[in-house]
Amino acid sequence: MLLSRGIPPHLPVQIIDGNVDSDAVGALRGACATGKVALLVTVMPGPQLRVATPLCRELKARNPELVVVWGGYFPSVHPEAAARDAGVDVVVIGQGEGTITELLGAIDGGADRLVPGTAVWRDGRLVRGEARAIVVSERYGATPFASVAMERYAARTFLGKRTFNLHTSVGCPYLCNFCAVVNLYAGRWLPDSAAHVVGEVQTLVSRYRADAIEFHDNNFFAWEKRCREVADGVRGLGIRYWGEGRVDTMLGFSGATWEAMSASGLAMVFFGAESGDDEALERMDKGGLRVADTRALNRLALRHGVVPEFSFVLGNATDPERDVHLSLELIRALKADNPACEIILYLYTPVPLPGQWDEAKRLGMAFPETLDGWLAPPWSDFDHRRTASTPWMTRALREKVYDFEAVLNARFPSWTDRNLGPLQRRILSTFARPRWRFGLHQSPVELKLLQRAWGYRRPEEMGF
Ligand code: B12
Ligand code: SF4
Repeated sequence: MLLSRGIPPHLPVQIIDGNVDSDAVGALRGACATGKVALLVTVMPGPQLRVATPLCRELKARNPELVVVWGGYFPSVHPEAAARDAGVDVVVIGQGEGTITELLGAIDGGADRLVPGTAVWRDGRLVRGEARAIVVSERYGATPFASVAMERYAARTFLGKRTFNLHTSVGCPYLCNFCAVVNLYAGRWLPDSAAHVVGEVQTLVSRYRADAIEFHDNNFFAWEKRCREVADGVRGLGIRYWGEGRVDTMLGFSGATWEAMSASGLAMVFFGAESGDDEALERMDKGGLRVADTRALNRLALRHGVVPEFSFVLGNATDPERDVHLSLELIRALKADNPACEIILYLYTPVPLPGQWDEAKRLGMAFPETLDGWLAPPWSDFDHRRTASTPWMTRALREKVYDFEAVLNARFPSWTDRNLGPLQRRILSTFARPRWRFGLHQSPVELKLLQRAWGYRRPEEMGF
């Protein structure tokens, strides 16, 4: 929807969204059947890649006039693999709005030039246009909510009955070397102004009866002043909200800002705790973050009635055993300090950035060069960060993580899960209590069976 702001007004646009359209594939087949059509596809690694690859190939084979443009995280991070595929004509790297205006103008006018921000596969190699500077999103105007059927996006979540998503900044000012955001934005961060953000929230509340907002910015809480102004602006609107932030940044916020955010409806913040090992954090280029900061933040958030949601990226290539061991210990300590904190466990999967990726390459890793390579095992699971098979992560270590997680999730069922009823929560928690108390995490078959039977969903499966 944001991208549609870049499309020249005289070109007819149809937005097809696999998240909400029950027959998105049928709609695409219809829209792309004949004539000169530009199909703009957003592709994340994982499930989107699996669907987009064969479909784009099929659509292009049926209609030779179709121009397929891929953008988003996957083609931005792995442009070669995407651009060389028969189903893809042009790859857009990074922010899309400005690029798409120019690219569609070129396609419409029949020009065959390489637009800045794009790349194509020519003569057996990737040819890139000039890099395009990123632009503050606000410059493209208000989010065109009316361009989609907003009712279909009002989601019932643990935050509220009508939760909408917003994106209010481009990039992130940090350079963590495991994060694809750095591939796209290289440490640049351009936030919309607080006034703009408040205006967007007001529109969602007054026009679409929003009672909750998820801010999907990479780093919503990067700048205290903006957080404070947004908090003051949305206070009294009756919303609850969630966003992603950094432990070290928010630890430095004043008590007054925390109070303002809490009073304005801030319910939960997603933090990259990443590891319980200071050495691993250093190797990840976490910008000086320390394990002690995560513990301090946990207590600070508790005092202000905000639930911290800590995400871990486990299995550092250099010393995965130590990383996992210390991280699981940290999680036990975090739960002891604040049982309400939420924990999300991912396995570390590298992106092509200097640092850990160099170590991964030394250990024999190389990314697939084609989309077929990405779709075949073990890569098909890679970016899920759950079952990823990396050379340094042994099966036993993976199992240790998932056994631990099963006990953790049973002892402290996530509040983001809406499948479990109160009784089921109580039963799970009671069953898991002795295991958690005495650290008996190994092979919790009974807990795994119960969770599967009751359809328990981990926090990240709920959209975080
Ligand atoms: C919302 C979200 C989700 C939602 C997706 C809902 C949906 N299906 O749309 C959910 C929770 C389901 C999800 C799941 C996953 N996600 Co996710 N997700 C995000 C998040 C928070 C926001 C994405 C977003 O909408 N941004 C807003 C838009 C405006 O920004 P954008 O996507 O970057 O788009 C801009 C440009 O990329 C470009 N662009 C994008 N598409 C296109 C298309 C064209 C044609 C053009 C020209 C340009 C263009 O223009 C846009 C505007 O400038 C991002 C982090 C982030 N804040 O970006 C992670 C992120 C994209 N997710 C990520 C991952 C890994 C996943 C998963 C694979 C794994 C996981 N376990 O989380 C799954 C699988 C997703 C799938 N279905 O395939 C990673 C990707 C990392 C990587 N290596 O590429 C990210 C970057 C998080 C991170 N920091 O690690 N995710
Ligand atoms: S702070 Fe978060 S979003 Fe920013 S680079 Fe680090 S991991 Fe990525």
